[in-house]
Amino acid sequence: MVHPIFLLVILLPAVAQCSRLDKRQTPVENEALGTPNLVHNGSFTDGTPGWTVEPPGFIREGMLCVVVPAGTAPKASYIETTQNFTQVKNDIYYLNFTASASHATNLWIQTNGYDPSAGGAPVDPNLNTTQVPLTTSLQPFSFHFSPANQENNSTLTFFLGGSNFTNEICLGDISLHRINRLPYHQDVGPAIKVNQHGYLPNGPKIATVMSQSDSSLSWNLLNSHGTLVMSGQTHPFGNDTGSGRNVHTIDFTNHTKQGSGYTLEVAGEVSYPFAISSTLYTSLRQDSMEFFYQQRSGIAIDAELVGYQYARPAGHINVFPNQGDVVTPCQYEWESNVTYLEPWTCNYTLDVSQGWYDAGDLGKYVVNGGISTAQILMAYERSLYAPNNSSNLLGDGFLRIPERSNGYPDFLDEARWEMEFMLKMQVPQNSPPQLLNGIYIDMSGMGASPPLHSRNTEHGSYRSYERKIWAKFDSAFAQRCLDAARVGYAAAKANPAIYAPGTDWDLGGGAYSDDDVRDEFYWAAAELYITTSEAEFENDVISNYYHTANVSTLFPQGGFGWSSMQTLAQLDLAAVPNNVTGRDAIIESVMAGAEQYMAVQTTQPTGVFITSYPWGSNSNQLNCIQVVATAYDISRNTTYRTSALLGMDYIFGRNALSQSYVHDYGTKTSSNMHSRLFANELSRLIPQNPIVPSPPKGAMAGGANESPDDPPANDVLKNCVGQLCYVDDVNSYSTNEVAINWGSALAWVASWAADQ
Ligand SMILES: *[C@@H]1O[C@H](CO)[C@@H](O)[C@H](O)[C@H]1NC(C)=O
Ligand SMILES: *[C@@H]1O[C@H](CO)[C@@H](O)[C@H](O)[C@H]1NC(C)=O
Ligand SMILES: *[C@@H]1O[C@H](CO)[C@@H](O)[C@H](O)[C@H]1NC(C)=O
Ligand SMILES: *[C@@H]1O[C@H](CO)[C@@H](O)[C@H](O)[C@H]1NC(C)=O
Ligand SMILES: *[C@@H]1O[C@H](CO)[C@@H](O)[C@H](O)[C@H]1NC(C)=O
Ligand SMILES: *[C@@H]1O[C@H](CO)[C@@H](O)[C@H](O)[C@H]1NC(C)=O
Ligand SMILES: *[C@@H]1O[C@H](CO)[C@@H](O)[C@H](O)[C@H]1NC(C)=O
Ligand SMILES: *[C@@H]1O[C@H](CO)[C@@H](O)[C@H](O)[C@H]1NC(C)=O
Ligand SMILES: *[C@@H]1O[C@H](CO)[C@@H](O)[C@H](O)[C@H]1NC(C)=O
Ligand SMILES: *[C@@H]1O[C@H](CO)[C@@H](O)[C@H](O)[C@H]1NC(C)=O
Ligand SMILES: *[C@@H]1O[C@H](CO)[C@@H](O)[C@H](O)[C@H]1NC(C)=O
Ligand SMILES: CC(=O)N[C@H]1CO[C@H](CO)[C@@H](O)[C@@H]1O
Ligand SMILES: [Ca+2]
Repeated sequence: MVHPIFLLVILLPAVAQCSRLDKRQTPVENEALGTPNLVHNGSFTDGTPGWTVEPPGFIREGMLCVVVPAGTAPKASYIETTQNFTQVKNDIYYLNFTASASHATNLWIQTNGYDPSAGGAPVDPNLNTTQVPLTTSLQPFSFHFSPANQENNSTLTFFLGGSNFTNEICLGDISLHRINRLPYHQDVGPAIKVNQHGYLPNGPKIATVMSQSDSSLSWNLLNSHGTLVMSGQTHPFGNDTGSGRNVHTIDFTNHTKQGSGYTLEVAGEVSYPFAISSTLYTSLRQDSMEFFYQQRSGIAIDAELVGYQYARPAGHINVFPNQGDVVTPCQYEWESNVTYLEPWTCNYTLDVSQGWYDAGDLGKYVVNGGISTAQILMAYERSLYAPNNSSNLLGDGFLRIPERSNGYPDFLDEARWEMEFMLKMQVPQNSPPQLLNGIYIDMSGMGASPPLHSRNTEHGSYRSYERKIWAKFDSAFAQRCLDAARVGYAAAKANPAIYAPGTDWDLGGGAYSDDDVRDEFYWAAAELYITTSEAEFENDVISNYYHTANVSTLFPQGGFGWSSMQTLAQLDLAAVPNNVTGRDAIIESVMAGAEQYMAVQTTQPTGVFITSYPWGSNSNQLNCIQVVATAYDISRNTTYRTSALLGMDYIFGRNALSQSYVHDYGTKTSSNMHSRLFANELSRLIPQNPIVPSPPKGAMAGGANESPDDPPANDVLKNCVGQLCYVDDVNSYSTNEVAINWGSALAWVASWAADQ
């Protein structure tokens, strides 16, 4: 058990030309008020049009008053709107009114009333103001809330009953506003787009300029003292299909002197500052990994490691108010009928504590956990085999995590937190046959146990696993992983056609559906072969559909993801020492995959390898970088290194929005990511929310999404183009969420870049 193999599994002379740089519009602060009042006639100046009042009330001094008889049931007396308003799920609303009661009592407010079939539970639980304490003196009240449901015909109801006294309750000045994001001007930053974090002295240095001019413009490079250190002419590029804007590029690669606070200047417009530094990505390697500690479930997050603002008690360990993951049943058959459109359940409970929260919500998934863990393990394993790596850096004590002095490399410790969870998700050996599609099937050993309540996971199909880099450090754990991988692999081969569902309906969380598991088998066989050198796994690699697939199938346009694991399989077979038959062809395939991405990059003036911007597009870009960077590791041909480094610039601000998507890495950096853990912006917008911190340094936003769909995006990103489809708003989950599989792409790439 000795092989330490691892793991799973831009000064214009002519003033006239100045006007030709794209102008930056000053962003307008969002105003809390200004959307139309959604409640009509809430001042009762002309009676009660637009309201239903039970029992009927009367107007006194601009207030609507209702005499509620003693003993009236809580919901039997109410004041309710008759005109509807559109309630936008997850958006932010402000409700104001004034009220008094002849006897102190509590008022209860709802949107859309209550649901008698659910025991009188509120239809929308998020306006839960059971505690509006009315007194005999008239008081103003102000509430902020976010509806849990989308509803185009919402009502607003004040329930008045529930007092033991005959009570005269008066309400007035009722107003309801949805947060106003208009007028809004997107802040695209200076016309000169740079990598705001910086450039490597011995790397490429290219900037992008947005200008309507078709002829070259003069540029100056200034150091931090404002001294001119280099100048040149821009290269007109033409239309950037990524933004629909006319652009130029600036190449200042030849300036290699290290320093901070450099700026580029064109026509009097100045870029954000940037550094030229050989240690540029050193801290990112650490920060991008420590993000995972912050995503951990089932462990207290230690203030001494992360700072008091990030400390929190252990999540999901059956301690109130958390939901527990320690004794977790499978979902009920009726739930399965709704989620999977087929009956399925099981008779056992599992301890599925630990693991990382998947994204901004608090779900945990095996599918996404698999690719995330794999990229972290690959970053570590790279330090064992890649030339010019800093393996000595990736050891124990490298990260600020609880296991920083346990003798094991910290990258492995962090990955293990998720692997322990994934191992627990495996269907127990010798489990009774499980009901699926009306028949009983022995699913013992299958790679991922089906869904935890509102934490859906891969439904059965095998997701490949961990090899045993642990062998050197913890041979028992390595053996446990390998045993689990063998069992899971065998079980998956026995039941190859049990797939994850296409939807998880409204049980919470996202679905990870995938009904092509050939890539998972290819990846699993590859990892097991690299680990064991056993013929069965080599045969399975060689006979797999993907093994001889063409380059664009192995390396999908726009980058790989959790549903295209064939790419990771080939990266490992090419980069990690092994004797698989035909390995040279695999290496050629990886080089061709890299060339394919580089061909796209040459058509793009911002260094991107992608031409479309799906949900989480930053991870697509980073995953392409991983392929190109691996091609460099394998070949040591600097063409690939240059390309991979150019790819980094997009993430750190060389894009249409001058947006650095990595928190605290640059000047205009993403700061209001969608995450329950880091929703500091929400704490500010909704004062009664608990105070939570901003995202930690190194957390990355999903990025531009050309089909954005969330409340802020729907307000401010209408008809946006490509790279411009992003808003740094806490509620923009479709452009601004954090996720472990995006973080792992950043971590791998940061670790590679730190070695350059
Ligand atoms: C409620 O909203 C719908 C959709 O906008 C509209 O068609 C309908 O007339 C409205 N009903 C009332 C009672 O205002
Ligand atoms: C609602 O009340 C808050 C707090 O008193 C106040 O700041 C805000 O301007 C009020 N909004 C309206 C529409 O009256
Ligand atoms: C509403 O708030 C009360 C008191 O805080 C709480 O007991 C109740 O569970 C809440 N209801 C919902 C539906 O959130
Ligand atoms: C909207 O709600 C009102 C009041 O409940 C109801 O009368 C009306 O039918 C609803 N309209 C639609 C389009 O659902
Ligand atoms: C109303 O009276 C009943 C019976 O005396 C008592 O149990 C209950 O607590 C009272 N409710 C309120 C809200 O005071
Ligand atoms: C630039 O490219 C975009 C996207 O392909 C296209 O929609 C737009 O019309 C082009 N603009 C110009 C000026 O050619
Ligand atoms: C960089 O310097 C080299 C050597 O002086 C020169 O050949 C090359 O054209 C320069 N490149 C740029 C982009 O200015
Ligand atoms: C689930 O659906 C099946 C039919 O597909 C049905 O026989 C079964 O009774 C349903 N189970 C429950 C609990 O509703
Ligand atoms: C669970 O156990 C009960 C009692 O042993 C059995 O009747 C039932 O069929 C089992 N259900 C499943 C899904 O295995
Ligand atoms: C590959 O084969 C060579 C020659 O037999 C052997 O020395 C080497 O250890 C093998 N490598 C691996 C990773 O098994
Ligand atoms: C490096 O790779 C590029 C792109 O494939 C190729 O054109 C060039 O010839 C290679 N250089 C060497 C030294 O192999
Ligand atoms: C009588 C009265 O004030 N009616 C108003 C109620 O609210 C609607 C919508 O704001 C107005 O159009 C009515 O004039
Ligand atoms: Ca350690």
